[in-house]
Amino acid sequence: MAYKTWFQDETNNIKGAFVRQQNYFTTPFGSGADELPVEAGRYRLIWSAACPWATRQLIVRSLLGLEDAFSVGTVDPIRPKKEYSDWAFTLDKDGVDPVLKVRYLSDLYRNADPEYKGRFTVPALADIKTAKVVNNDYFNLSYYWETVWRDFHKSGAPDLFPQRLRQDIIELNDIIFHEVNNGVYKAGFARGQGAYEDAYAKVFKRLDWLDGRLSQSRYLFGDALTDSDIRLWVTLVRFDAAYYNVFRVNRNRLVDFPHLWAYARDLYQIPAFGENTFFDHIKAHYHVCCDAGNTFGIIPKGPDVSVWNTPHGREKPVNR
Ligand SMILES: N[C@@H](CCC(=O)N[C@@H](CS)C(=O)NCC(=O)O)C(=O)O
Repeated sequence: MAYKTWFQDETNNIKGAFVRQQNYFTTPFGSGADELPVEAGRYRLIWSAACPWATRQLIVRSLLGLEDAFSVGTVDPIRPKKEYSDWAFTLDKDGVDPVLKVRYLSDLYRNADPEYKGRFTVPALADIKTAKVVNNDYFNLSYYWETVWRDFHKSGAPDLFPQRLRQDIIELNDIIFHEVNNGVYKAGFARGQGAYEDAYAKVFKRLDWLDGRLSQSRYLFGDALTDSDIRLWVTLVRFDAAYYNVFRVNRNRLVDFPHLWAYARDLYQIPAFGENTFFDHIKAHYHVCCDAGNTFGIIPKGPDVSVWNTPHGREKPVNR
């Protein structure tokens, strides 16, 4: 089953606007001859705990119990010093991924296509036998885990992409992508005042709207978690620790939104979210690798992340 890639590069003509690259390895999963086989133990997902798109895959994997279906390899949040941008397995013994036996993410991309000209991005799913990237479709990957990988879900796994809500989820995900997930990047990587201010305004307008929506229900679609909650959350959890400063989205912090902040804590306190959150990786990556002005590579001490464990009070509707 092929999911259309809803994301389209934005070719708006705002001077200095940040444009995200198109994905390259987008073969869908399925049983067709041209599809990637849905086979447990065949793939390894390369992620950075700093990256929102990659972390989403880990949260979905934990919620659905897909830990035995595919393994994960973690790259260092601080990128290697090379002539091109890459990610390295320096957290592993001898700097080599123990399963794929490579030092750099670029090795997996080049094994798949020696002529590859795109950026070496996470998440990237590699076939373990060939050590080649087979899918880096960061926007659609979680839909596959939620649907065609269903036979491998743990019993009692939540339905994160229920049939009756699919169209609504897809529409909201599109908004969340453009105005929140990628919205903060558009502010942070703008190369002109106008582009920055436009992105900043869109981010906060949408966060205000989401704060209002979450005053009405525990999750974005009522009382059950969906794919959309995970998409929104990966940006919220990085907001005060990274985006507020590094990307200059500083009208206010996440902790200043009454409903969004309680909602964010509610999700953090679910093990699949909290256990896949590494604030040290988030802070190191954004402050050192995404802040060109941070000449000396200083990683801020704050903010105090113990507040994420404080009661959220969202169990009962009466508290909203
Ligand atoms: N694959 C997507 C999204 C994934 C993505 O941007 N991942 C980031 C980490 S959050 C990355 O790996 N960036 C590496 C680079 O841009 O060189 C893209 O190319 O825009």
